[in-house]
Amino acid sequence: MTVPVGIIMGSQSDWATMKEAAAVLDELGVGYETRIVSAHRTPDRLWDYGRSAVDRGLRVIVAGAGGAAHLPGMMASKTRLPVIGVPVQTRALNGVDSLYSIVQMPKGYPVATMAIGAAGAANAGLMAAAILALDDPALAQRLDAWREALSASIPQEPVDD
Ligand code: RP5
Repeated sequence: MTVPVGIIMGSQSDWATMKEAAAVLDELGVGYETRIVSAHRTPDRLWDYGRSAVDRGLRVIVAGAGGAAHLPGMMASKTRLPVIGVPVQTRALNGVDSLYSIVQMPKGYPVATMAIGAAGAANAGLMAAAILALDDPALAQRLDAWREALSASIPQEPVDD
């Protein structure tokens, strides 16, 4: 089945973070696939995924990795599809290592880099949906409604915890 979004991650251990992207896409009714694709442990898989992404009908790739997080950038080198990078929080360096590994791409191969961790993964899902909504009016309506519901859920005043 053709789905528009590929959610890829460097390791099973990234799924706890990357499932936030999947959850948002579920809420918005956007189809996706999930794959473990490691730049270091499965480089051939990365190459095959990037080479076939356009032909398989993918339109946006959300890529999360931690530490020496080369997956999003290498995927951006391999496909012209928009790649949204999610720096996974690490124990050793708190995810700053992941962020720096993803964000500082050389001219020519951009990665749209999100915040570190779960918020970044959720925002990656929203960013993917926003890209797809450009030519999908029904999705645009669902995204508008999602954003309005979030705004409406924010209280006017704080309360004691
Ligand atoms: C990266 O190394 C992965 O993206 C993951 O965030 C990190 C640690 O991987 P595991 O050792 O938990 O498999 O490639």
